[in-house]
Amino acid sequence: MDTKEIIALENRFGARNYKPLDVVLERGEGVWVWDVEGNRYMDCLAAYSAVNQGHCHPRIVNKLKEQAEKLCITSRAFRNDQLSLFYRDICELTNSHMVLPMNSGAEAVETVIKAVRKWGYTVKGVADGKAEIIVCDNNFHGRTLTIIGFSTEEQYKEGFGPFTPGFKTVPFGDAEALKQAITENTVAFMVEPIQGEAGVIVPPDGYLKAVREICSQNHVALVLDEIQTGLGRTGRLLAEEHEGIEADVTLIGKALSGGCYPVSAVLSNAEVLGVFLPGDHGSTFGGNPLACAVAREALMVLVEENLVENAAVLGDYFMKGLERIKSPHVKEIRGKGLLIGVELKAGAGGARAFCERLMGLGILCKETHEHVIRFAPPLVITRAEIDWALSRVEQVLIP
Ligand code: IF1
Repeated sequence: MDTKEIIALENRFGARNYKPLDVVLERGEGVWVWDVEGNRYMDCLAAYSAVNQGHCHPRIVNKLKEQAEKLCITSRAFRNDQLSLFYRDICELTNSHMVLPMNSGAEAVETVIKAVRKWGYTVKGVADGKAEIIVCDNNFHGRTLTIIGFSTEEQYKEGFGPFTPGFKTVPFGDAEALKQAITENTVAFMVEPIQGEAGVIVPPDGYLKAVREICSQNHVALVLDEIQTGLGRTGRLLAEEHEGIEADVTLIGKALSGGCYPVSAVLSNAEVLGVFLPGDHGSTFGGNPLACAVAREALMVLVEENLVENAAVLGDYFMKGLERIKSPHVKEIRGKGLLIGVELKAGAGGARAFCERLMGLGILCKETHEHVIRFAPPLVITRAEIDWALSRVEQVLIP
């Protein structure tokens, strides 16, 4: 079937919860993907940072095959030979004391909400049922009912109420606002180090350091959602490293498996995750041997192929190249490492139109909200590939 026939089939049976570009992909390798007609594109979205290691990384795919022929899932009613090794590797790599493996990012977020609430009641001494979690305006932490309940994006909430109580929002980047919002019932502050979906919003220098201090002073757990910013995306293994801080709880997902399998994890000091007792929480697939084997290999690829450093160096190169284009349509170029947002001026006609023109030139990107084009290619990208992309971006940005 060709692109047209495949799209018609999708439209015939599929729920309309996405409006994808009309490109039908069938193969991926590194930063490149091919559609069913054999046209090649550079993937500048990297599956929302799930393929930091590049599409179908051979080491990760081979590990997936090898483990899948041995043992895929045991449930956590029994133990398996991969889980403890994943625990060791991820804790050593991230300097964490304890880990709880899940599958999707949203499940990791839901898990940390349960953990910090129970920590608040059993350790901090918050009155039962009174726990409050502070989040930021324009946050994105997933699509479950509890999570969208504290979203400030009306579309994510419309028609889905009622929502879970116990959350309040403060402006992103404003440490003083956080300080003012904390009460005796505040158990945690959860924030993305850089707000991805909000349009690659980078907070002022010193913000994460300031919120770390405020949380420590008020016995509030600092939860960093690094599901998108983590695992090398911003040029450090975890984005918190840019400010030399350590969260109490860190959430990772997406590239934790190199995009080959849904794997997420909650990483914490023992005090927070230590509140869980057998039977408190679980998941059929969480911590299965296939997920653990794939995640271990994906982490080794990140480290051994020096992808974090590559993201730092080439992210800087990419941003400087975008700035040199000097487009009349561009309002601001921002980001860190290979998480880059190009905000267009209101009169430029909207980011979607630019993404469609870029697709015609062989680059796949995604607009976020109305006016921002996100460039977040796999971290395996080379200087030559960035030059290839920049020449096409210039064709679209210069009228
Ligand atoms: C969609 C983008 C959105 C995330 C952060 C948790 C999750 C995500 C910081 C949940 C997921 C994905 C979801 C996808 C689009 C994409 C996304 F920012 F990455 F672009 F929506 F904001 N925390 N982000 O970014 O992880 O449950 O999806 O594994 O929902 O359309 P998940």
